[in-house]
Amino acid sequence: MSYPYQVKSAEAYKQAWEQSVADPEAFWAEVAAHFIWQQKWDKVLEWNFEAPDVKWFVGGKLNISENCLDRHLEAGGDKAAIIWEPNDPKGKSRTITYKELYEQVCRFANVLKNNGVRKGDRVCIYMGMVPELAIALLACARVGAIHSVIFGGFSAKSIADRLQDAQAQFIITADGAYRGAKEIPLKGVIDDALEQCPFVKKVIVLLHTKTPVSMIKGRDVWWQDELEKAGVDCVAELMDAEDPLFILYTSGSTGKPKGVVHSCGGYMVYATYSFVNVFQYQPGDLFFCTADVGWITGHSYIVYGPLCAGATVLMFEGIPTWPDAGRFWDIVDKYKVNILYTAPTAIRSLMAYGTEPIAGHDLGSLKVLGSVGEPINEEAWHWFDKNIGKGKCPIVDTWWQTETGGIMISNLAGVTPAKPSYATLPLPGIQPMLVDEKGEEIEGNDVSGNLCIKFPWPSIIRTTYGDHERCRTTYFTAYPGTYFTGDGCYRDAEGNYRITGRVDDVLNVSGHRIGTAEVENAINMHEGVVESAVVGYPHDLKGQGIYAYVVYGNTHGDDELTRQDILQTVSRIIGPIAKPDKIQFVKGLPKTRSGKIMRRILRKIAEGDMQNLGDTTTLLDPQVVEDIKEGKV
Ligand code: 7RM
Repeated sequence: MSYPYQVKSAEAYKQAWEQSVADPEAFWAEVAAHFIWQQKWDKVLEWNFEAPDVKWFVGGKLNISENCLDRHLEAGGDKAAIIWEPNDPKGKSRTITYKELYEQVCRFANVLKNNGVRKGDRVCIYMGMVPELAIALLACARVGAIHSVIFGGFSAKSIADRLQDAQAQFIITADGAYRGAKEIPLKGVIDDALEQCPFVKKVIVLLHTKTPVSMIKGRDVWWQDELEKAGVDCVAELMDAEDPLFILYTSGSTGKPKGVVHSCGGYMVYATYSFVNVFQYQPGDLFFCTADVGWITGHSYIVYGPLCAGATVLMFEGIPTWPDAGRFWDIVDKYKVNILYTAPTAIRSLMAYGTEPIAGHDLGSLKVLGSVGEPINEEAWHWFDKNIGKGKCPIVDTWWQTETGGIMISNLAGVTPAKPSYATLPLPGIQPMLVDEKGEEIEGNDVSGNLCIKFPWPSIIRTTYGDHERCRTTYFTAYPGTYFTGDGCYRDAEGNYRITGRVDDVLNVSGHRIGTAEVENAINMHEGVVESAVVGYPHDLKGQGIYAYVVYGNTHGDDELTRQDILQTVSRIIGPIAKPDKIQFVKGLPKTRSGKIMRRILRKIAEGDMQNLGDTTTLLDPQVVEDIKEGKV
């Protein structure tokens, strides 16, 4: 594969960006021409941000699985597509060539068809990080089914909510998943979820951990058994460029996660374009993205972007700290990884072990490092640069969101300059703007504001599943005529962007997006809880920690036990990732006379900043603030 659309110099970047603004349609038509379309588009772009209604490559027909697989067979069929490192360092690694991946996807696509899956059906995928997860995504794409991957850290209740929202009748899962020393009983969790989802017709279960599972006759089938019965050829379904490719649920400021919908054509083009440009991928490079496919990063940069580009990706089943904190470095040396894309939370947690786990590792194969998911603090940036990159690997700080489908603001490795803690510049095709509270654009440099995007890019969110109005109100009404990201941002004197964090009630805990309202709802379900307020506070490892203020009526006299109980409830309702780090029992919450909780005050107290609480005189009962300050945990 060659990448004619890869920009290779700062000058070429500048030119590409300017061209993409002057004539976006010509710019993206040129990029899209390097993909396989069964039928060319009639029109590159139709859009308005009022409805919103955005269509890219209108009338074009394609199948993303053909772009990921079929087209590489002739020249690169024997090339590795996925190299898989198991959780157990002594376990057997697997290398899957493009030809093998193609065959396995086709066979599994036939399994889906044999089990009644048709174009447009929603298929929920709940699996660990095994190659079959990528196969499941691609097989869904091949038959035109809409996949909805749910991260393994979500509870049965969260799964049931998502299954109901998507009306998914099919599930692909495994008996269990390994994560470090833990074994997660995936099928057991699914069984609990399905008690509330009688509409689910089939559950396909991959045998992996050999955890005993209950298999219900007529509903549950084994992946491996079904493969035996499936044919090898599977013609890819002809998809419209605007047909949905997948749904991915993400948290917002309300209590209910939204199903972000991405389409086939635009998503394919942008995921691939951004992959090739940000990481400056060269044929033969080994790309290791440590994200889980349960998040957008795994969708775009483990599966679709790299495979469309004919790249070799490394997929790792386990976690960075097991069996010890040298695991990533073992992997980098074992396979000679060239590009490592990870999260600040992983970097910080490894930093805490010092440099001893790095000793004895060469890491000389590394060329490019990347960061995603949350702001990377300067200390972590420099640690990564010095100890992992040995001062010779460009670090790309990539800002983007589930809703944007691909990297929006980032330096391009070795092509445009990095600046610690800055995502730096928009990719070609991306037009960021800062706005003030009144919605006025803030022009010029050395300014801060809310980050919006003023023009569509190919992988912009198309809708929130089943509720288009919600998509409109969440992203397109705060600043009419633009897409609002929910992030605050500073633009420095040179025009570099630095993302400062969410300006809405969304927390970013270890790179996981969690809505405060979701956590409050879960806490409020606990017996005895009268009400609660959840805020974020700075946390050394997680970026943000979760601080919960809980008004609890009927105590059995053991606060510590009640805390544990509440954590259990949150785990059951959302999942272990949403468990508060701190719970403070309070008599009341600071409220305005109209009953609004003053979160600003609670945030300050959680941060330990007791001095600058601002004006508390408008509170219904200023005394509660004093009580809360006193009882801070
Ligand atoms: C890819 C992903 C999105 C939110 C986003 C930001 C934060 C992500 C960066 C970042 C600063 C970065 N999707 N965020 N990347 N903040 N610098 N490089 O993470 O939907 O799960 O989260 O994450 O607040 O709005 S996501």
